[in-house]
Amino acid sequence: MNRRTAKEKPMPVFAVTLRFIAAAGLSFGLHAGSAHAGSAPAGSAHAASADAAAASGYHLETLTEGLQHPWSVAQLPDGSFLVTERGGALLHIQADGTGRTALEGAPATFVAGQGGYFDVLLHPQFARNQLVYLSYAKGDKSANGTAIFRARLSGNRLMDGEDILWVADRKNTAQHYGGRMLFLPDGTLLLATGDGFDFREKAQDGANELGKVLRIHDDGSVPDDNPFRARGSERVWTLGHRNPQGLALDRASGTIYLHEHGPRGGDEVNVLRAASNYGWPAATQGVDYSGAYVSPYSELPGMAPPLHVWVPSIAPSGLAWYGGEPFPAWQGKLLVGALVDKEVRLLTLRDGAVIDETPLFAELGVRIRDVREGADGFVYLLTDEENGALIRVTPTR
Ligand SMILES: [Ca+2]
Repeated sequence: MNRRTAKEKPMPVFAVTLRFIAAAGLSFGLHAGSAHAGSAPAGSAHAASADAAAASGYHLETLTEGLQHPWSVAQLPDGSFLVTERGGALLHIQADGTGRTALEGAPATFVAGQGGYFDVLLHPQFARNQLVYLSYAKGDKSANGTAIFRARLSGNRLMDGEDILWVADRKNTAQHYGGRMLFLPDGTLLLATGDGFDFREKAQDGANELGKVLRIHDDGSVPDDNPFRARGSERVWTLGHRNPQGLALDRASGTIYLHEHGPRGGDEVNVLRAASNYGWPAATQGVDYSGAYVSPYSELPGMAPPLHVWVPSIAPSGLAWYGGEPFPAWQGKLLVGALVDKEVRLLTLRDGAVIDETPLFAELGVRIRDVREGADGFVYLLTDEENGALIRVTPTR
């Protein structure tokens, strides 16, 4: 891929599709004759998923149902779970799926469109400080934005709660909040924000926080080494994002992955690097919902091209880098939830490229909102429904 010159894209859909097919063909060639459990033959998603299930020997277990549009799950050290419901509840669920309790002390949220509660995350030293982080839509119809609430978990109460971040500028739409969070090895916290849907040009404007990845300390203060601090965009770490819905850390290499929704086509996986510009809306491989071009450019100089693109869109949601013991075949790979495609995609990476993409769990036939590796190494899924479920994936052998 030529990164130095702007590329016109007269036929963006076909170009990307052909590139995807080429990549898939390469991957099948590399894996031919190997016992690689994650690779799948060409064919229907169901057939591929069944093959993957047989090869990986997984078992899907519904721990609990009746969750109203659950958005994010975090596993506590004792094996129990915190789960957000988009409508504004933070639930504590016992390890066996029973004993659901709504935590007291959680903040009021703006529930409309895509707004409500988003991610829940434990502090890396949670066992010592009991700190919990919740991202959510704060404000009202005329002025709202993604915020981070931090509190100390004590029994079924959130104590000493406070907002440590509220995205600027406020917006008057109820779409494209982003909302995923990630702690980095240096102890700082990332928040991915959306472009607010009607404000896509702001993703390229470093003077506000829409369409960005923001970086803060665990108390909300600004790290001295944030890249745009001297220019007044104190919390901005990367820019040019549309609506990120996944953030994950490769615990072996330190690589940070983000995925984001494109418009029609152009969903992306990006490798995050401080100060990088990921292009939206100046460069994209998607087109507008109307079919009109967002931009004539799929790439532009100075803008980081995506690691991986989906055309048509799969609507990714939830992202995990898998490093657990229970599934050796998935180690070092990315698990991507898919809302539209109602499955999880297992991405195999080699030398900075995605060389294989295998559908998993398509037999569930449900929109996947979140996918996580638990503290126990098992994989956990949340389904995006009015009667949503928390599902545990364990090995059968
Ligand atoms: Ca991009």
